[in-house]
Amino acid sequence: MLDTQTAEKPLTHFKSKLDLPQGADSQTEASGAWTVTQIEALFALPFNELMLKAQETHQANFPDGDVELATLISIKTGGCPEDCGYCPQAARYDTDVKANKLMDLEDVLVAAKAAKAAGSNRFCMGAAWREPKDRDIEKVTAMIKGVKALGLETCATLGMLEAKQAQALQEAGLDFYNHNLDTSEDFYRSVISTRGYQDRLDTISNVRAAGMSVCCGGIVGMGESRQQRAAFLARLANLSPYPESVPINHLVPVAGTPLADQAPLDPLEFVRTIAVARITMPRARVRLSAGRQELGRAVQAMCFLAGANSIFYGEQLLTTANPEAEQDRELLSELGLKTKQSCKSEVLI
Ligand code: SAM
Ligand code: DTB
Ligand code: SF4
Repeated sequence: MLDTQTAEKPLTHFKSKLDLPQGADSQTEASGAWTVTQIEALFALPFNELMLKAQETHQANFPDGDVELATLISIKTGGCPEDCGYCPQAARYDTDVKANKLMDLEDVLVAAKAAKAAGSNRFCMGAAWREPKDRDIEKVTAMIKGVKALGLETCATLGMLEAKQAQALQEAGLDFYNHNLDTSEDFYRSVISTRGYQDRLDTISNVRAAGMSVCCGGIVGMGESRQQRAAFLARLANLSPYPESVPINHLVPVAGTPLADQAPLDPLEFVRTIAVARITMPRARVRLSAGRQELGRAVQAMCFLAGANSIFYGEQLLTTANPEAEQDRELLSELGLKTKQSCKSEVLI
């Protein structure tokens, strides 16, 4: 079990006259001990100062400034027994998503080859499960071996994992496991009731113990306060070590889900969230995830400036739309951003 409580330690180091909390810009530091108060102070900085600090941190830790491209595929869609208030795949909500069975291995490999040909670095397989059964793990391990053999990095997000399941996935060659904290512990209770925050921490702990890299982030724009966004980032940044990959999803409000009518977050607050993630987790790949289509080009450009350096690439996320690959190539090219060429895992430990 992880102990990730954010002890309220005094703010000891001030680097500049801006009074910015220090402690995460060292390239060697795996994990800071961020308090929620410190992170709120970052959020409250004048916008340009926050962006400058984020850009300095980004350049110090990612001198190549490249952007990682990850392709997502839904290997098992819909019919999920959980009640995550944002999710179109929860069986209990009346959405357009229909339940499907697990994809065949051959179809997954066709999609993986297409992702590689399109220039993707990583292939992420997502399943709408609360947790996989052991027979599901057997089928997914075959997919992992096949995708790995194509020379792609592998990632899976299959719900909660027991220690031995995590071990089996690692042995099959899984590089990353995605399991999100989603939000702060106190706001979590108003979004999901069918599994607890500690269940998520336990899965992350099992993934770490099995030797895989952790992909863990969450969703902003679900109606949480800034303080709750700060508390969410504090939990991520204080994981020891913090995740190698941090997907920051912008809520995609889907008709039929409890969050369908949620008012959109101020785009500048989204950019601030990316900047604070970059500063507090300096060596992580911070990924712009769901909701990019709604953000538009200018806000995405600001997110890259704020330190985002990974995107989901391809027309579809799991069930919702993503920008066309061609549009993304154009945007990256216009911004002069290179894409990541290496397929090696960036392990922080
Ligand atoms: N069922 C597994 C689980 O929940 O761990 C894996 C798939 S689940 C769809 C992966 C993540 O997608 C969720 O944790 C959530 O962060 C994100 N997500 C789902 N629906 C979303 C939405 N409408 N808007 C933004 N992010 C969403
Ligand atoms: C993550 O944090 N975002 C991705 C990935 N991990 C699996 C999923 C986004 C899903 C958005 C809603 C959908 O397309 O169904
Ligand atoms: Fe199920 Fe995952 Fe959707 Fe929650 S987020 S309802 S666990 S598919």
